[in-house]
Amino acid sequence: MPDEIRVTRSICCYCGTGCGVRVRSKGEQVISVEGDPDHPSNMGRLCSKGSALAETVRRDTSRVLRARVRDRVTGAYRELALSDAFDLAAETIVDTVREHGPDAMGFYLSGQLLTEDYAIFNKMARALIGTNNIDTNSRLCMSSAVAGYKMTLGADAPPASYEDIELADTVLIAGSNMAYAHPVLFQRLMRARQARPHMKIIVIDPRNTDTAQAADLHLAVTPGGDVALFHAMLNVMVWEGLLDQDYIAQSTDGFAALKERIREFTPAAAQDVCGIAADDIVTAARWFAQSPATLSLYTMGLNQSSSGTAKNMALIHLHLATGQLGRPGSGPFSLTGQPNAMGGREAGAMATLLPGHRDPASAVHRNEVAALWGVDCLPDAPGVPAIAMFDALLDKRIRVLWIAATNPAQSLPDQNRVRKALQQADFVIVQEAFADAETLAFADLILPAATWPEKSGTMTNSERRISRVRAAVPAPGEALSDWKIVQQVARRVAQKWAPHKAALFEYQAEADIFAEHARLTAGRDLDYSTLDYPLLEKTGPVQWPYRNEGTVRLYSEGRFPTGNGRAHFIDVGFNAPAETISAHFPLRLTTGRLRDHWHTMTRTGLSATLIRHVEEPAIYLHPSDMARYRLADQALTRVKSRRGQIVLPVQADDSLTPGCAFLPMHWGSRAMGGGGINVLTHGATDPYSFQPELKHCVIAVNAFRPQWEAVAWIRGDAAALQRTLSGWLDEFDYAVAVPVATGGGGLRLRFAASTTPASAQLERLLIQLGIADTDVSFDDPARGIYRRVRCQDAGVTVYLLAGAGLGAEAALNHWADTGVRPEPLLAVLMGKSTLTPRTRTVCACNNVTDQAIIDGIRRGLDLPALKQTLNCGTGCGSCVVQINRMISQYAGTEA
Ligand SMILES: Nc1nc2c(c(=O)[nH]1)N[C@H]1C(S)=C(S)[C@@H](COP(=O)(O)OP(=O)(O)OC[C@H]3O[C@@H](n4cnc5c(=O)[nH]c(N)nc54)[C@H](O)[C@@H]3O)O[C@H]1N2
Ligand SMILES: Nc1nc2c(c(=O)[nH]1)N[C@H]1C(S)=C(S)[C@@H](COP(=O)(O)OP(=O)(O)OC[C@H]3O[C@@H](n4cnc5c(=O)[nH]c(N)nc54)[C@H](O)[C@@H]3O)O[C@H]1N2
Ligand code: SF4
Ligand SMILES: [Mo]
Repeated sequence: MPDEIRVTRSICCYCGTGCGVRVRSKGEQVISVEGDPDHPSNMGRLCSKGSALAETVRRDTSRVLRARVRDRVTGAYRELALSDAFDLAAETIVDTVREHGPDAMGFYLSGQLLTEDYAIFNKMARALIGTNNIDTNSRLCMSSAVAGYKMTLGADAPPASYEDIELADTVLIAGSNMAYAHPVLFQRLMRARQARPHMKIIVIDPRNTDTAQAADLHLAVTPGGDVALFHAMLNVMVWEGLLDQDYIAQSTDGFAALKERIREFTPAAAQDVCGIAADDIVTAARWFAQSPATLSLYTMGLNQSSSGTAKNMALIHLHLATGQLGRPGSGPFSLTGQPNAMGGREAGAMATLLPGHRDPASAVHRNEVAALWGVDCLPDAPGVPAIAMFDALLDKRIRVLWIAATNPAQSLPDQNRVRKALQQADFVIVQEAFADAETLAFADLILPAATWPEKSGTMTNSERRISRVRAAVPAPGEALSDWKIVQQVARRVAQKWAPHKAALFEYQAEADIFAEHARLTAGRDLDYSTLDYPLLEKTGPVQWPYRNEGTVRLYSEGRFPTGNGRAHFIDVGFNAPAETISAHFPLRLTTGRLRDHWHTMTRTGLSATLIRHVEEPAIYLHPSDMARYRLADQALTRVKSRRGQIVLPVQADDSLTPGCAFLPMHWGSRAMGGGGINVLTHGATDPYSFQPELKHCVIAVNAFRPQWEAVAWIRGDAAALQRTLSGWLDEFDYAVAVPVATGGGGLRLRFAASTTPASAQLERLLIQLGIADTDVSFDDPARGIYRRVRCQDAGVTVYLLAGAGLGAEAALNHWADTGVRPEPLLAVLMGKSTLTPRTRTVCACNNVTDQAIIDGIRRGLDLPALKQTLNCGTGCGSCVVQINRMISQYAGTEA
């Protein structure tokens, strides 16, 4: 019934909150996406990203629709039939493995795959090919949390549930900007606090984020200083007799050694290391230990560090030492980043894991999995984790790399090294859904993947809750679900390499893979071996371990899956980050997320609503640092680390601690020159989790004084335009090409150079932009000046303003937005315009700009009045913190 409107219940494909959604569709089209009121994790609520999901569902050239292979000589791609692509993949893998052994093959996967996808990839790597070289981008994300849980509590299991947010008296949020990264949970916390006004919130973050704004106590820790802070809190607890001695005696071991270790971490001593006043350390320790129930929520500020595991353990120690664990409202609760990072951990699709929370270093575990899969044995050579995988590519230990559902040519640290490794590889397979992922440029073979909402399977969210993901529309072109692609290639590899193993991949549907995977959890801490799709239909989303019913909270009895039943205190020291500030690199750089963008933006970049919040990349600096380095707000700045450099505008940000800079992680080489933001970061990793230190490197900033600047805007499909124009980005010192909401959509380009480009180069640019000859122009080529506008039906469709003094940009944007032509146009083009500058969207749901809100605040409106008159903050609510911040900034001020 193609004309009927269908409603499909599924899960949002973004963050680890795992909100239930209802997808309304008609035929192949998704009409809208709403929160599912019956899903226990979000009860109908969605954030700005979830609400805008329908805008990101595409069947056009923004998707990878067919398989493509690269000609080794010319470098050109041609399409090929899917079955030929599968044959080619299988032949290449078998030839490589025959000649160089199974470990010449590597798989680099993603926390965004479904559990069924992971399970079949894992079986292919380990049971068929015989290598442990399978890892995922969770290595950049959750692996320190995994290591932290396993070393202290004995198993990789977040012990609490979202409902504990409503039951907590103290909530400690460490290295997490929930207001942006887990907005629905953050709003749940805000409502909980309203209902429990005595609740205390502590936020540990070097930046005064929207999350920190909500704190009763914000501890602006020096980046990397968390272990010193947690140790000092434990020191206070010991000193002031705040420990739960019974709990320590009955349920833990190792406390004596740790107690000795933390003796020197007095608040006064720690203050210098972690940057937090001794009094605040004491207050935090008391609030933590003395509250009836203390819950910790933590993410990348702890994990993405060369001491990420130690940070996790030092925080878990505080819970163990005070018995804040296993009771309602308490526990160390690591929030997962990606929607199914948990599923990947359960399926064991990582170098350091095996299915069912098993360990590849254990012969017993390997044999158990081999028996359950029906093979003789599993490989015992350790697999290489993500960062080391790229070293292995560089020295040819790995020759063929299969990448799926991650975009390493943007998201991995030290991009120059990553790109070199991808270029040198013998053969790179990229299984990708969207046509604009940076990594596609490094593929020898591109396999077209289906994506949300075309896929069916399961995901597990942060609170151990397994939900069904259901397909709402068919996949476009020849795109196939990830598991089906793996099945096709695996069967072919088996036929050529090990015919008796072909039967390992005889699944009829994803339900079969899930049932097999679930059986692998039998007898393990996460046991959901009796679960299958029919049962999940009946029960709805359930929390593991699942034995006849789900489990809300772990370790209520004070027993742990450690062997001796006791949780371990680990005697762990403080280590500073890998890089230290110096005269050459005097600033610390941290990186992270913005509210409405998702990672490398292949999906969120397609939503006109989401791109408005922050349109272009900038480096954020504290005003005092800007003064020190003589940088004006919005001025171009050269940012250098030991590995590379980029040029970006600087943005004043007093939420930063002086000496610390912030760069959003989202912009890569398709949006900016210089290779994207990760050319700056480095690959130093944690010794236990192998997670890279994406939250800290040292940089230098210098004013970049351009001789020549240009801005252009083209109406149309931004993704398609970006594809044709991205070659220009490395031609100028500074260049960005970003989707914008101007004129209802399109691409904005900005360029700057330290010398005026040759006119021949600029003439080529004019041709590329489609304005070689235009209706209105004002040029002075010798000085690099071009003012060009193309119109259609009196509306502007393309403009380029090149040269000095680009004041006309605002006027032209206004024309594009409203259809009102600035007059006299030529005078405007020559830079004599005084229209208001470009605004930013604060409320994505109702498209309310910062300027409108500031004007309202200056008219004396408070939050309820702003909501009523402007409608801002009345949709998903993600922007309310920002509006409150603006009220405190602008109330009583004048324009
Ligand atoms: N909007 C949006 N939401 C997302 C995502 C997205 O791309 N966009 N991605 C999802 C994924 S995969 C993940 S992993 C999560 C990440 O979620 P978060 O971890 O909350 O997000 P980040 O912005 O990466 O980092 C959090 C904070 O760590 C702070 N920080 C930096 N260094 C330190 C330090 O040394 N100590 C402490 N205590 N804090 C520090 C930063 O200032 C930052 O505010 O978000 C998920 N949700
Ligand atoms: N500097 C810095 N770098 C970081 C971080 C940071 O905080 N700072 N955070 C790190 C973290 S925590 C994470 S999780 C990573 C995320 O980094 P990535 O995983 O590289 O980010 P995504 O953009 O989510 O990449 C997912 C890719 O899969 C594609 N895709 C989407 N759906 C499907 C599908 O169903 N099947 C297939 N086959 N492909 C699909 C998308 O188009 C996209 O190219 O970034 C890391 N990098
Ligand atoms: S909080 Fe937002 S991004 Fe995360 S799952 Fe829910 S709707 Fe999706
Ligand atoms: Mo992540």
